[in-house]
Amino acid sequence: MAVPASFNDIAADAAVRDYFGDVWYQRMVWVPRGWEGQRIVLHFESATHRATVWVNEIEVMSHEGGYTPFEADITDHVQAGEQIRITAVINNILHWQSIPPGVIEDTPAGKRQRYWHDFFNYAGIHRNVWLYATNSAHFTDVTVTTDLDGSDGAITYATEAENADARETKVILRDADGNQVAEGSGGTGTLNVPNVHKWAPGHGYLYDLEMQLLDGDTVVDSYHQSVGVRTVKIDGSQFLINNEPFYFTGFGKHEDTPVIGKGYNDAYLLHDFELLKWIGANSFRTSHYPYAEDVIDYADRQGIVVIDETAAVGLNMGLGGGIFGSQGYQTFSPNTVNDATREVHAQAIRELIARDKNHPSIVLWSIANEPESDTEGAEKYFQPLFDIARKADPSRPVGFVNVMLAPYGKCRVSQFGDVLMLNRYYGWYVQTGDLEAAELAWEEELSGWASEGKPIIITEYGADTYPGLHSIVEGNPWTEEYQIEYLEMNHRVFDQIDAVVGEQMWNFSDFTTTSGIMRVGGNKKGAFTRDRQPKAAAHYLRSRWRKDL
Ligand code: GCB
Repeated sequence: MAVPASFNDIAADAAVRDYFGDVWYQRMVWVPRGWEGQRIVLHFESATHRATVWVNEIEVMSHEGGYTPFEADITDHVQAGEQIRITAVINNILHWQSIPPGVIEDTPAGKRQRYWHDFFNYAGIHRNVWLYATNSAHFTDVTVTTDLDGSDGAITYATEAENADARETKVILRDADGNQVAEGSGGTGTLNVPNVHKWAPGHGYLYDLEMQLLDGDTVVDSYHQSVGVRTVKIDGSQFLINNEPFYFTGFGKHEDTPVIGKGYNDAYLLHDFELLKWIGANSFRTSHYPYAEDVIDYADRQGIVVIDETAAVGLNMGLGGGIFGSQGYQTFSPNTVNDATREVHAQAIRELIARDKNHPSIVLWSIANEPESDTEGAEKYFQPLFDIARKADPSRPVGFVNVMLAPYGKCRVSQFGDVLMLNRYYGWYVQTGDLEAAELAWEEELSGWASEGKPIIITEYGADTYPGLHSIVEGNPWTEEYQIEYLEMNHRVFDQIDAVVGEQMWNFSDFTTTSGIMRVGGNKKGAFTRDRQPKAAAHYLRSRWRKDL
C-alpha cells in the first residue's frame, strides 16, 4: 500500500473503499550505519484513526486519534547498520468514544459503519513516517510566544530537554537573510528585537531561532524553530492582528484529492496555495481536523492566516435526519457521547495545541465543528474543554463552530468562546432558491449575534453547484449562476454588520462524502471542482477579494 495515502480509493474495489476494521502495514527499513550511539526515534505524522506499532517483534507504541503525530524512542530495540521490520496496525472504526464519533450498526445485510460528518471516512497512513536520530541529550520541546511594543518585538521562549544535566542552552536568532539579530542563554528567556520585521497576513516573514545544547563548546543538539513575530487580540467585536483589524477571506477546506484521498501531497499543497493567492483568500480553516504539518509550515511562509480545528466533527445526532426523521440517538448521554469521549476530545485538543502552538499563521483554535450546542448536556460537555484549550495556550483565542440548529438565542456553548464562528445555509438548506426570504431571515439572525459584542466569523456559507449547469433565470439551485447569486446575497448581509470580521465560503473545492440523496458525486459546494478547476463563482469571489485588481 502507498504511503502517504488513504487506502480506500487505491484498489478499484468497493470492499476496500468501504472497509472498516484493522489494516496492516509492514515494511523493512535500514537503520543508517552512521547512527551508532545515537538516540533513534520512529515518528508517525498521523495514522487514521488509531494505530499500534511494532519494531521487529517488539510493540513500541499505540496512539488514538487520526490527525496528530506520535513517536517512540526505539534505541534499545535496533542496531545502527541493521535492517528492521516496522509493522503498524491501523484501525479506522469510528465509535462513541472516538473523535470524530460514529457507530457500527447491525443491519440485515451485515454490519455498517455510520457517522455524522459530511466527508468520506478516508483512512490509512496519510502523512510521512520518519526514522530520525538525535544525541541522547536533546531538546524535547520549545514554546515560543511573541509580542510587539511599537516597532520593537519580543520573543519569549521556553525549551525543554532530556538527559541534559549540566548542559548549557544557547539560543541564536537570525533574520530571514541569515544575519544574527539577537542571542540568549538559558533554557528560557526573552529576546528583544528592535525594529522587528513583523509577520503579517500576506507577509510570511520568519526569523529562525536556533537552540543549541552545549557540552562545553561542543553543540550536542541543535533545533531550528521558525518564528513569526505578531500579536493576536480580540478587542470588542474586532479581531486584531498586530493591533490592526483583520477581515478573514477564504474557505473551509478539506484534505481531499483524487486517488490518494486524505494523503498528503506536496504538489497539491503548492497548487492549493497558488489558488488561494489567485482568488485573494487570506485565510482558511482546517475543517474538520488538523491538517498535515507541512500545510501549516507553508501557511507560515506564505502569510496565510489559519483557524486550526480538532477532529471533533459530527457530535450532533440532530443533523441529517431530514424527512426520515430522527436518528434514534441522543448526542450526549452515558451510552453515546459521554465523559470518556470528552477525555478523548480533551486529548485531541492538547495534542493539536502541542503540535501547532509555535505557528504564527494560527490565530484561533476551533475545538469542534457543529456539535449539538443548544442543550444542557452540550453546555456541561464543552465548558471544561474550553478551559483545557486556554490552559494549553493562553496566547490565542478559542472558539467552536456553531450550527444552524442552535441559532441566536438558543446556543448554550457560544458563551464560552472568544469569537463566534457561524455556519449558515440560508438560501440553501432553508429558503432553498428563495434568496429574498433567505436574506431577511439571515439578517435577522446575524443582527442578534452581533448584539453579543464578540467578533463574528462566518466559517461556512455555500450552495452545491454542479459545474456546467446553467440557468437563464435566477433562483435556480445547483446552477453556477445560483452559486453566485447566493454568495452575493450573503455578502450583502455581512457587509451591513460591523461585527462580521470574516467570510470563509464553504468549500474551497468539491470533496468526497458518503453516498446519499443529498450528494451528487460528493459535496459540490466548492468554488473549485475536486480537480481544482474554477466554477464561475471562483471568478466572482476573486473580484470581491482581490483588492489589487
Ligand atoms: C456543514 C458542515 C460541513 C458540511 C456542510 C454542507 O455545516 O460543517 O461539514 O459539508 O455543512 O455542505 O452541508
